[in-house]
Amino acid sequence: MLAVKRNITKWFTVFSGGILVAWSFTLPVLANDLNTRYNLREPVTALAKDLYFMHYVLLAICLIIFVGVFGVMFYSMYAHRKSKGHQPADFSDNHTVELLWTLIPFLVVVGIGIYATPAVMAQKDTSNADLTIKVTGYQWKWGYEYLKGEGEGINFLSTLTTPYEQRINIAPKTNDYLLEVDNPLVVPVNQKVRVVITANDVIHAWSVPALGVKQDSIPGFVRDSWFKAEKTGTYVGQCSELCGKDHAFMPIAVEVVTAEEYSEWVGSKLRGDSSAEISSLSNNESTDNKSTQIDVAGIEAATLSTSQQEEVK
Ligand SMILES: [Cu+2]
Repeated sequence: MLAVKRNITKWFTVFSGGILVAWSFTLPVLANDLNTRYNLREPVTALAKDLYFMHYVLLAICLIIFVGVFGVMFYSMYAHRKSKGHQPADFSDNHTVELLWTLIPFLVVVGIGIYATPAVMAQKDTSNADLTIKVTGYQWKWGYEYLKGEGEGINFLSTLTTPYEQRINIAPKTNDYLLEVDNPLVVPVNQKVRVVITANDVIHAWSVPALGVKQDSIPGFVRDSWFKAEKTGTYVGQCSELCGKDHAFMPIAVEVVTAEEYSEWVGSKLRGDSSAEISSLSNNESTDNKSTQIDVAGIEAATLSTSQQEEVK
């Protein structure tokens, strides 16, 4: 019996040693991979940076609780095991620990609430925006209308451009797989952009993690949020409220450009080279919902390839 035990111990040591060695070799690769593939997107607004940091603070609190609770649990199981001859205690209640395990979680939750409140308040402060853009969720695309500020009057639809062949695995997938659109939302850097968010059919959610924005878009309601990007670039997100068959195929792309590039874009857009106007949609969306639905279906059919139309039917 003792020999078997010693053998198991030996193999366990070899096995865990092997894992440690393998781990130390793969760790640098894994760390990079974890950061680029599995971490949150790099934040580019002050608010998103706050949220990013807060995420790690909360994760640390969770970790401390996890280690504390499981540490006590596993220690108790090990130190008071049956083979040592421990007898179960027979007390029925203990007011001190009951008070503690009520009070401590309560204080932790209230503390987290107090810590997070300023960021939540800041997310709702949409005053003094330089630019106001209306975002409308459709099954399954986004509509953008520039309501106020430079570019006022511009409106367009933004639809997924990933070829259907990639979705059904008969073409190789690109890096932008399911995150590429025909018309990204274009905004100037370092300007406060207010987004008023609504939907035309079912509930969607407009979410761009790098900008620190996530807001449900609800038919019949207008919700707003804001961002002020500090870095130019393209930032992507996805509809984040299950909205039907193509929920996974209505990504969001925001292109943050310099003020000059933005003015140029506004100029070309206002001269009228946009391909997918939504003015016909927005005009009758409040009065005649049925015809709007038909319009959306019409646009969708026009933009789909033949194989996709098959699928729609
Ligand atoms: Cu959606």
